[in-house]
Amino acid sequence: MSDCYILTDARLAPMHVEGGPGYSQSGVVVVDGATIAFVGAEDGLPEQYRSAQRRPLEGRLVTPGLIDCHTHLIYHGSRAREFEMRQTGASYEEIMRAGGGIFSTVEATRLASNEELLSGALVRVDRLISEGVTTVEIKSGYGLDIETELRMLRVARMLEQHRPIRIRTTFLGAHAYPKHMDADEYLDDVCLPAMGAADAEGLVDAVDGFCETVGFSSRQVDRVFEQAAKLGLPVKLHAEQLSDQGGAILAASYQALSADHLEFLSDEGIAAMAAAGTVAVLLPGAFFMLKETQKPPVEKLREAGVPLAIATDCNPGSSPMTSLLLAMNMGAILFGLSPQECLEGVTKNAARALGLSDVGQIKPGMRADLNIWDVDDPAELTYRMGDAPLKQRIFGGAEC
Ligand code: DI6
Ligand code: FE
Repeated sequence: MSDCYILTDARLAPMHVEGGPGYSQSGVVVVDGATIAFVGAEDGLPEQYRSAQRRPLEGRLVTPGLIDCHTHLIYHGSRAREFEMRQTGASYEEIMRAGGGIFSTVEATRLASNEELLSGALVRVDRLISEGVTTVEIKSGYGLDIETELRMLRVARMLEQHRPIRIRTTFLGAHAYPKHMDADEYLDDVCLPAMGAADAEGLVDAVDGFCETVGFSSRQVDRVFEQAAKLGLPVKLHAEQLSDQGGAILAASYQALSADHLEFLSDEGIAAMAAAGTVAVLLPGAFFMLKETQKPPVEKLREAGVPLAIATDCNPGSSPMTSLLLAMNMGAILFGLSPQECLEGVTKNAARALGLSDVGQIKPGMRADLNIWDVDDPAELTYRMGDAPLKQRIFGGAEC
């Protein structure tokens, strides 16, 4: 029983318990190799684990490893200059229409070598790791040509060789289209072939799109999703961030894993998401950075029983943010989520937004991705503003 140990004298937020949320209870966790073998009260500990090594935690809080389920963290260059422009009056859409915004990041990303993309991404991943993040979703979408879209996904996957982290990659070829093409031409000549090539290389866990007046119409996203469905790939969507394009309804019609942003989500969109079991991924960092005023309809989503997740949306334009804990605080302060909802949003609901069933909760049989925090109340994680009281991160059973 050498690689088996018991976390004892712990406060647990297992994020599930019969008849309750499993948000705060006392108990023990048995880690056997890379897997959680038991969670519950000390006196229910199965006989075979009684002699395993004990690690008393002096009442510290144990949560699942955190999951950042929406990032664009592979990119090159900075958009600080553009931020300066925004601070002196230009809007996000105006800058993008003038060829800046996503396009300036595309230009820098195309010119960057794989090594440069990797080293930039490692800095951001290390920030997330320092806060107890154990799974990160990363999107392509700053290539807009076949080769660069593929390179972004390859570099994203490479991160797993450099850090103890699990990466899920999302193909976001339909993020924007180059100025010299129209949207359908771009889908035919670049985006759909790139999706096929990326899938053939095994680089795609899900397919995403940017459904917006400055992105793709719902009819165009439908074309992207149709091919994803043919390839057997799940979908998710940037929907209703700046205007209501009916994106969430379309996404739900494909049983999307998630629809993300959702500030301008309609009642029909909410009903469609509830019926399809689509997770609402809220991105308060982008809302804050773009000084949006219309909030996502959190109360209605709650009433409809749509699961809520929170992510950083880490990207150089609308959310240059590498703190998932700060996103939790913003989710509470800006969108009115409770600390419990915020923790669910970066654990079990974030796992669901990625189609993962082996992480996001402390449950027998799940991966032992865990955090030990230097606090005893789970509300501390949302209450503090980007401060990480992390004592120990455990990835696949190993302390790191
Ligand atoms: N919505 C976002 O918030 C990011 N992409 C998207 O479709 C922003 C990307 C960027 O500005 O670089
Ligand atoms: Fe995004």
